[in-house]
Amino acid sequence: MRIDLVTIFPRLCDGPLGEGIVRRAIDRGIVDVRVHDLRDYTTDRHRSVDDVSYGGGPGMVFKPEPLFRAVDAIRGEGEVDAVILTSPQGRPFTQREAERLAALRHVVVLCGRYEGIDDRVRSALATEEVSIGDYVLSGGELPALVMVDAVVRLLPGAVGDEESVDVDSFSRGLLDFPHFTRPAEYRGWRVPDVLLSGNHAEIRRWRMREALSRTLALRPDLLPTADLDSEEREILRVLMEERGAEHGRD
Ligand code: JEB
Repeated sequence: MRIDLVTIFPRLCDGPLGEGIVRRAIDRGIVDVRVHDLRDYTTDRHRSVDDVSYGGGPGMVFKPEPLFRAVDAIRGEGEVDAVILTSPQGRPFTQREAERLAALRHVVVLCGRYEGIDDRVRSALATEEVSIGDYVLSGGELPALVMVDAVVRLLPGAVGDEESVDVDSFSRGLLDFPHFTRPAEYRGWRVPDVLLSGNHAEIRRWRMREALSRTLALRPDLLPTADLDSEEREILRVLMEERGAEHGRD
Protein backbone atom coordinates (compact mmCIF):
# COMPACT_ATOMS: atom_id res chain seq x y z
CA MET A 1 0.00 0.00 0.00
CA ARG A 2 1.10 3.57 -0.63
CA ILE A 3 0.08 6.56 1.53
CA ASP A 4 1.01 10.17 0.68
CA LEU A 5 0.67 12.87 3.34
CA VAL A 6 0.59 16.53 2.27
CA THR A 7 1.47 19.00 5.05
CA ILE A 8 3.24 22.26 5.85
CA PHE A 9 4.86 20.45 8.84
CA PRO A 10 6.60 17.36 7.40
CA ARG A 11 8.85 17.03 10.46
CA LEU A 12 5.76 16.55 12.63
CA CYS A 13 5.29 13.21 10.84
CA ASP A 14 8.83 11.92 11.44
CA GLY A 15 8.25 10.76 15.03
CA PRO A 16 5.06 8.70 14.54
CA LEU A 17 6.34 7.19 11.26
CA GLY A 18 9.77 6.46 12.72
CA GLU A 19 8.85 4.16 15.62
CA GLY A 20 7.14 0.88 16.37
CA ILE A 21 4.82 -1.09 14.11
CA VAL A 22 4.52 1.68 11.50
CA ARG A 23 8.28 2.00 11.17
CA ARG A 24 8.71 -1.75 10.86
CA ALA A 25 5.98 -1.96 8.18
CA ILE A 26 7.77 0.77 6.22
CA ASP A 27 11.15 -0.99 6.64
CA ARG A 28 9.62 -4.30 5.46
CA GLY A 29 8.11 -2.64 2.37
CA ILE A 30 4.53 -3.40 3.50
CA VAL A 31 3.62 0.27 3.19
CA ASP A 32 5.29 3.15 1.36
CA VAL A 33 4.56 6.39 3.25
CA ARG A 34 5.66 9.61 1.52
CA VAL A 35 5.47 12.96 3.27
CA HIS A 36 5.22 16.02 1.01
CA ASP A 37 5.96 19.60 2.04
CA LEU A 38 3.01 21.60 0.67
CA ARG A 39 5.38 24.56 0.10
CA ASP A 40 7.19 22.53 -2.57
CA TYR A 41 4.01 22.87 -4.67
CA THR A 42 3.81 26.68 -4.47
CA THR A 43 4.91 28.89 -7.38
CA ASP A 44 5.49 32.27 -5.74
CA ARG A 45 8.74 33.60 -4.30
CA HIS A 46 7.40 33.47 -0.72
CA ARG A 47 6.10 29.88 -1.05
CA SER A 48 2.78 31.01 0.41
CA VAL A 49 0.15 28.40 1.21
CA ASP A 50 -2.47 30.62 2.91
CA ASP A 51 -4.50 33.75 2.28
CA VAL A 52 -7.18 35.89 3.94
CA SER A 53 -10.76 34.64 3.99
CA TYR A 54 -13.24 36.04 1.41
CA GLY A 55 -15.97 37.81 3.32
CA GLY A 56 -13.56 38.98 6.01
CA GLY A 57 -12.94 37.90 9.54
CA PRO A 58 -9.85 36.81 11.42
CA GLY A 59 -7.53 33.98 10.52
CA MET A 60 -6.05 32.56 7.35
CA VAL A 61 -7.23 29.81 4.99
CA PHE A 62 -5.22 27.36 2.87
CA LYS A 63 -5.14 28.45 -0.79
CA PRO A 64 -6.42 25.84 -3.26
CA GLU A 65 -3.55 25.96 -5.84
CA PRO A 66 -0.71 24.25 -3.87
CA LEU A 67 -3.02 21.38 -2.76
CA PHE A 68 -4.36 20.82 -6.30
CA ARG A 69 -0.77 20.90 -7.66
CA ALA A 70 0.40 18.43 -4.98
CA VAL A 71 -2.39 15.95 -5.77
CA ASP A 72 -1.82 16.37 -9.54
CA ALA A 73 1.86 15.50 -9.03
CA ILE A 74 1.02 12.45 -6.87
CA ARG A 75 -1.63 11.28 -9.37
CA GLY A 76 1.07 11.51 -12.05
CA GLU A 77 3.04 8.81 -10.20
CA GLY A 78 0.21 6.26 -10.31
CA GLU A 79 -3.50 5.75 -9.75
CA VAL A 80 -4.93 7.22 -6.54
CA ASP A 81 -7.89 5.44 -4.88
CA ALA A 82 -8.83 8.09 -2.31
CA VAL A 83 -7.96 11.71 -1.51
CA ILE A 84 -8.86 12.21 2.14
CA LEU A 85 -9.34 15.60 3.75
CA THR A 86 -9.01 15.60 7.53
CA SER A 87 -11.40 18.12 9.07
CA PRO A 88 -13.63 18.63 12.13
CA GLN A 89 -16.61 18.39 9.74
CA GLY A 90 -15.65 14.94 8.44
CA ARG A 91 -17.38 11.59 8.78
CA PRO A 92 -16.20 9.80 11.96
CA PHE A 93 -13.09 7.68 11.44
CA THR A 94 -13.82 4.23 12.91
CA GLN A 95 -12.25 0.76 12.87
CA ARG A 96 -14.57 -0.05 9.97
CA GLU A 97 -13.17 2.95 8.04
CA ALA A 98 -9.63 1.80 8.81
CA GLU A 99 -10.50 -1.65 7.41
CA ARG A 100 -11.94 -0.10 4.25
CA LEU A 101 -8.86 2.08 3.67
CA ALA A 102 -6.49 -0.84 4.37
CA ALA A 103 -8.00 -2.60 1.33
CA LEU A 104 -7.03 0.29 -1.00
CA ARG A 105 -3.79 0.48 -2.97
CA HIS A 106 -3.03 4.22 -2.83
CA VAL A 107 -4.39 6.88 -0.47
CA VAL A 108 -3.53 10.60 -0.25
CA VAL A 109 -4.24 12.50 2.99
CA LEU A 110 -4.39 16.30 2.95
CA CYS A 111 -3.49 18.02 6.24
CA GLY A 112 -4.77 21.55 6.76
CA ARG A 113 -3.89 24.20 9.34
CA TYR A 114 -5.18 27.66 10.34
CA GLU A 115 -8.96 28.16 10.08
CA GLY A 116 -9.24 25.51 7.39
CA ILE A 117 -8.98 25.08 3.63
CA ASP A 118 -10.57 26.78 0.60
CA ASP A 119 -13.82 24.85 0.23
CA ARG A 120 -13.09 23.92 -3.41
CA VAL A 121 -10.47 21.51 -2.07
CA ARG A 122 -13.23 19.73 -0.15
CA SER A 123 -15.80 19.80 -2.95
CA ALA A 124 -13.61 19.21 -6.04
CA LEU A 125 -10.31 17.62 -4.94
CA ALA A 126 -11.03 15.45 -1.88
CA THR A 127 -12.98 12.24 -2.43
CA GLU A 128 -13.80 11.99 1.28
CA GLU A 129 -13.71 14.10 4.43
CA VAL A 130 -12.89 12.41 7.72
CA SER A 131 -12.67 13.44 11.40
CA ILE A 132 -10.98 11.47 14.18
CA GLY A 133 -13.27 12.75 16.94
CA ASP A 134 -15.31 15.55 18.44
CA TYR A 135 -12.61 17.85 19.79
CA VAL A 136 -10.76 20.75 18.16
CA LEU A 137 -7.18 20.21 17.00
CA SER A 138 -4.84 22.78 15.44
CA GLY A 139 -4.40 20.94 12.17
CA GLY A 140 -4.79 17.75 10.18
CA GLU A 141 -1.39 16.12 10.79
CA LEU A 142 -2.22 14.29 14.02
CA PRO A 143 -5.52 12.98 12.53
CA ALA A 144 -3.64 11.83 9.40
CA LEU A 145 -1.05 10.01 11.52
CA VAL A 146 -3.78 8.40 13.65
CA MET A 147 -5.35 7.07 10.46
CA VAL A 148 -1.99 5.83 9.12
CA ASP A 149 -1.39 3.96 12.40
CA ALA A 150 -4.85 2.35 12.44
CA VAL A 151 -4.60 1.35 8.75
CA VAL A 152 -1.00 0.12 8.67
CA ARG A 153 -1.45 -2.32 11.58
CA LEU A 154 -4.19 -4.02 9.52
CA LEU A 155 -1.87 -4.71 6.55
CA PRO A 156 -0.77 -8.36 6.35
CA GLY A 157 2.62 -8.84 8.04
CA ALA A 158 2.65 -5.45 9.82
CA VAL A 159 1.88 -6.83 13.30
CA GLY A 160 4.13 -9.72 14.39
CA ASP A 161 1.30 -11.95 15.59
CA GLU A 162 -1.57 -11.84 13.04
CA GLU A 163 -3.98 -13.35 15.56
CA SER A 164 -3.56 -10.39 17.94
CA VAL A 165 -5.08 -8.07 15.29
CA ASP A 166 -8.28 -10.16 15.04
CA VAL A 167 -8.81 -10.46 18.80
CA ASP A 168 -8.06 -6.75 19.32
CA SER A 169 -10.56 -4.54 21.00
CA PHE A 170 -12.94 -3.05 18.42
CA SER A 171 -12.15 -5.47 15.61
CA ARG A 172 -15.12 -7.42 17.01
CA GLY A 173 -16.78 -4.30 18.36
CA LEU A 174 -16.07 -4.97 22.06
CA LEU A 175 -13.65 -3.59 24.63
CA ASP A 176 -10.63 -5.75 25.45
CA PHE A 177 -10.50 -8.15 28.44
CA PRO A 178 -7.99 -7.39 31.27
CA HIS A 179 -4.36 -8.48 30.86
CA PHE A 180 -1.91 -9.51 33.59
CA THR A 181 1.72 -10.60 33.71
CA ARG A 182 4.08 -11.71 36.47
CA PRO A 183 4.29 -11.44 39.43
CA ALA A 184 1.16 -13.40 40.42
CA GLU A 185 0.86 -11.11 43.46
CA TYR A 186 1.98 -7.46 43.47
CA ARG A 187 1.61 -5.28 46.60
CA GLY A 188 -1.20 -7.56 47.73
CA TRP A 189 -3.14 -7.48 44.41
CA ARG A 190 -3.49 -10.99 43.01
CA VAL A 191 -3.88 -12.01 39.41
CA PRO A 192 -7.28 -13.77 39.02
CA ASP A 193 -6.80 -17.49 39.87
CA VAL A 194 -8.48 -18.64 36.65
CA LEU A 195 -5.58 -17.20 34.60
CA LEU A 196 -3.06 -19.33 36.55
CA SER A 197 -5.22 -22.46 36.37
CA GLY A 198 -4.06 -23.67 32.95
CA ASN A 199 -7.71 -24.47 32.14
CA HIS A 200 -7.91 -22.92 28.68
CA ALA A 201 -11.65 -23.41 28.22
CA GLU A 202 -12.29 -21.61 31.51
CA ILE A 203 -9.80 -18.84 30.68
CA ARG A 204 -11.46 -18.27 27.31
CA ARG A 205 -14.88 -17.98 28.95
CA TRP A 206 -13.59 -15.67 31.70
CA ARG A 207 -12.05 -13.35 29.09
CA MET A 208 -15.25 -13.35 27.06
CA ARG A 209 -17.27 -12.47 30.16
CA GLU A 210 -14.85 -9.69 31.18
CA ALA A 211 -14.87 -8.14 27.70
CA LEU A 212 -18.67 -8.19 27.67
CA SER A 213 -18.99 -6.91 31.23
CA ARG A 214 -16.59 -4.02 30.60
CA THR A 215 -18.34 -3.10 27.39
CA LEU A 216 -21.73 -3.18 29.13
CA ALA A 217 -20.43 -0.97 31.97
CA LEU A 218 -18.24 1.47 30.00
CA ARG A 219 -19.45 1.47 26.38
CA PRO A 220 -22.98 0.06 26.15
CA ASP A 221 -23.36 2.03 22.89
CA LEU A 222 -21.05 -0.55 21.21
CA LEU A 223 -23.25 -3.57 21.99
CA PRO A 224 -26.01 -3.21 19.37
CA THR A 225 -23.42 -3.35 16.54
CA ALA A 226 -20.97 -5.80 18.17
CA ASP A 227 -20.28 -9.08 16.36
CA LEU A 228 -21.44 -11.60 19.03
CA ASP A 229 -21.87 -15.36 18.71
CA SER A 230 -24.60 -17.28 20.56
CA GLU A 231 -22.33 -18.03 23.55
CA GLU A 232 -21.50 -14.34 23.95
CA ARG A 233 -25.14 -13.30 23.59
CA GLU A 234 -26.04 -15.73 26.39
CA ILE A 235 -23.29 -14.39 28.71
CA LEU A 236 -24.43 -10.84 27.94
CA ARG A 237 -28.05 -11.73 28.76
CA VAL A 238 -26.96 -13.02 32.19
CA LEU A 239 -24.75 -9.94 32.80
CA MET A 240 -27.64 -7.63 31.97
CA GLU A 241 -29.91 -9.52 34.36
CA GLU A 242 -27.28 -9.23 37.12
CA ARG A 243 -26.84 -5.51 36.49
CA GLY A 244 -30.59 -5.01 36.38
CA ALA A 245 -30.92 -6.80 39.74
CA GLU A 246 -28.12 -4.66 41.28
CA HIS A 247 -29.72 -1.41 40.16
CA GLY A 248 -33.13 -2.66 41.28
CA ARG A 249 -31.80 -2.96 44.84
CA ASP A 250 -30.94 0.79 45.22
C1 JEB B 1 -8.42 18.69 11.08
C2 JEB B 1 -8.04 21.38 11.61
C3 JEB B 1 -9.36 24.07 12.84
C4 JEB B 1 -11.98 24.81 13.08
C5 JEB B 1 -11.16 24.80 14.19
C6 JEB B 1 -9.83 24.39 14.07
C7 JEB B 1 -7.17 21.93 9.59
N1 JEB B 1 -11.09 15.67 14.91
C8 JEB B 1 -10.52 16.81 14.50
N2 JEB B 1 -10.47 17.93 15.23
N3 JEB B 1 -9.85 18.89 14.55
C9 JEB B 1 -9.46 18.40 13.35
C10 JEB B 1 -9.89 17.06 13.30
C11 JEB B 1 -9.76 16.05 12.29
N4 JEB B 1 -9.66 15.21 11.48
C12 JEB B 1 -8.79 19.21 12.33
C13 JEB B 1 -7.86 19.50 10.09
C14 JEB B 1 -7.67 20.85 10.35
C15 JEB B 1 -8.58 20.58 12.60
N5 JEB B 1 -7.75 22.72 11.59
C16 JEB B 1 -7.93 23.65 12.68
C17 JEB B 1 -10.22 24.10 11.77
N6 JEB B 1 -11.51 24.48 11.88
C18 JEB B 1 -7.23 23.06 10.37
